[in-house]
Amino acid sequence: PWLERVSLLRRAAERFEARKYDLSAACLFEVGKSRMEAVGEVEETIDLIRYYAAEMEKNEGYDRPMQRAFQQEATRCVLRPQGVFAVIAPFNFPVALSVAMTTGALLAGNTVVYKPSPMAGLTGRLLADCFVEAGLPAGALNLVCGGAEVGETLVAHPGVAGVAFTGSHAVGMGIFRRMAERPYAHPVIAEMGGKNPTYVTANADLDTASSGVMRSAFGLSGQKCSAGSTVLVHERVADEFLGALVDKTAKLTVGDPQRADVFVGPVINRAAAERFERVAASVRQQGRFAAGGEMLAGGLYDRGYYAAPSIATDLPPDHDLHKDELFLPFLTVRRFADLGSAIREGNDVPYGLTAGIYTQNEAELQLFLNTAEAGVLYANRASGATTGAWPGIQTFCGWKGSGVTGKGGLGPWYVPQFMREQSHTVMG
Ligand code: UN1
Repeated sequence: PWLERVSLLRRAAERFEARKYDLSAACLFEVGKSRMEAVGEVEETIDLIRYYAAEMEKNEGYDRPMQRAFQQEATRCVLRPQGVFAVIAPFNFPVALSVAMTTGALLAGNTVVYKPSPMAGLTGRLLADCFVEAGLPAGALNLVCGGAEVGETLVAHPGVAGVAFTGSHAVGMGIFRRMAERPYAHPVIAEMGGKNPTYVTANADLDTASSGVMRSAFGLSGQKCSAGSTVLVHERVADEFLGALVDKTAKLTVGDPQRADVFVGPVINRAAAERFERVAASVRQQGRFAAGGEMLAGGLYDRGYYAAPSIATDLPPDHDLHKDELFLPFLTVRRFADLGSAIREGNDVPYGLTAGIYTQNEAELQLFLNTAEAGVLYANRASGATTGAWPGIQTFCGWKGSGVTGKGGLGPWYVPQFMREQSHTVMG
């Protein structure tokens, strides 16, 4: 019964509260997330369980009476579970994204086979423990560990009724197609990355803009689907903005994320470091670096993959680096003369997750809000140009290649996606 599911999940939230620092430490060690972001992620997790539980209650378990055609007819609309959901989670928010998908599936009455990222198996194990300690019935949540092969096995398994996935566009679309090719289509709830533009107009507060851009570009070494990885700045303020941004970037400490003063930790693995090298070579050929541009070396830097927070300028406007999701501490900056055309350029990517603007001008703000093609829009935020959505506050919907359902996480339409509708008409 849904009321029991709600109280079970609320008990799980208490377990996450009790084990907040264990979980934060695990994800700091496995993923290299900074202390602040690691603790923040577990706090977000607790809030999101409570938010989804409250939504379930507010909607009375998604079971509602409908109109009657005849006096003797009782009619209801009920949302019901699908069956077994496979939950396939990424490394970058190993707690929050795993728990969001798992909680959505469980609250909706499904059971779950959960596969954490192979880079975050310990974190995955600890969070599964929290659900078990909350008293989840045996078999409701099952943990399997492994990489792509295990994920593919889950997606191919006839016992799996639906898949919740967060990760790359290529893998997400592969899952979507596979689930559609079965004898009938099965639900896929996928969130698949972004190439999130920020616009800095001639009417922007440049101190706020440079802080927000710096945080969204380099937080978690740019390894967020919400990362602000490309900036379009008005030519009149471009030099001043870039100067402020380079100053703030130079002050960032890159290092051991266990240390409280470290904002930027390592990138996740060798493949990411190699990708960084390829990107850097391409910038050196066709543009230039205003900051960074190299993998760091010496001391601690030789014991992991540490990339310098990097800002590339002077690349051709149609360069792939303005369009590809890179998942690196890497930002491209372009200049513009007209905001409308800049927004068209920023929109001209296969993604549509987040976007940001800095302007004190109402018409510019409205133009952005009316024409930016992304599910999450922010204006004038110093804490992050494109990052930092929070449960119950910012809904998180991927448009275009960033999602497949037209509904997002962290908001009121998330949990119902794990259910299917049934109409009950009973003659009295
Ligand atoms: C992701 O990076 O995969 O809004 C999603 C934010 C985070 C995004 C998490 N809550 O920055």
